[in-house]
Amino acid sequence: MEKTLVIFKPSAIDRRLVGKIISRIEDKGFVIAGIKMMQLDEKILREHYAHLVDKPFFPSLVESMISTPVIVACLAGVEAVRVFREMTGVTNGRNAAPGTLRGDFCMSSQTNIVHASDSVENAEIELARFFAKGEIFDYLPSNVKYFYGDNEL
Ligand code: IDP
Ligand code: MG
Repeated sequence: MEKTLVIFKPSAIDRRLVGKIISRIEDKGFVIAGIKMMQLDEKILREHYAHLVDKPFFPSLVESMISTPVIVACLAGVEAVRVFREMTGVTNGRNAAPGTLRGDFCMSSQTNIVHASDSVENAEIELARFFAKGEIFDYLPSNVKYFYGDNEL
């Protein structure tokens, strides 16, 4: 199945939202293929947010992203990248639709709770950035059959 990266940002850790968000991820039907806590640093953030290094808010973004450890997870599912990206909502929590994670849990364009990969190509690059090979598991829990029709898997 397709895989995507989610980062529970310090804004989710600080506000103790991890359990609620994981519940929504599991309820939706994603398979958790990998999960761990790690401390980010400026070096990895300069890679991960390479498209933003010249923005005036970049130093403040780094500061917020290193303020606590984060939890990174690999979610698997059919069209996992697009589905989780839509479940996340647009960047600015104030504009994110109700029902999305950012729409329901935040008011900020910076401290917006989660990161979600934005394309299949970037998901592969990002998963390789945050996980070693043995940390992601290819398995199908027996309950997967309740989340999809026979011809969808
Ligand atoms: P995305 O997370 O929705 O993909 P990107 O444009 O890739 O949005 O930006 C990455 C992260 O950088 C955002 O999630 C947010 O934390 C931060 N960011 C983006 N734009 C702004 C801004 O205008 N002000 C402050 N932080 C921002
Ligand atoms: Mg992005």
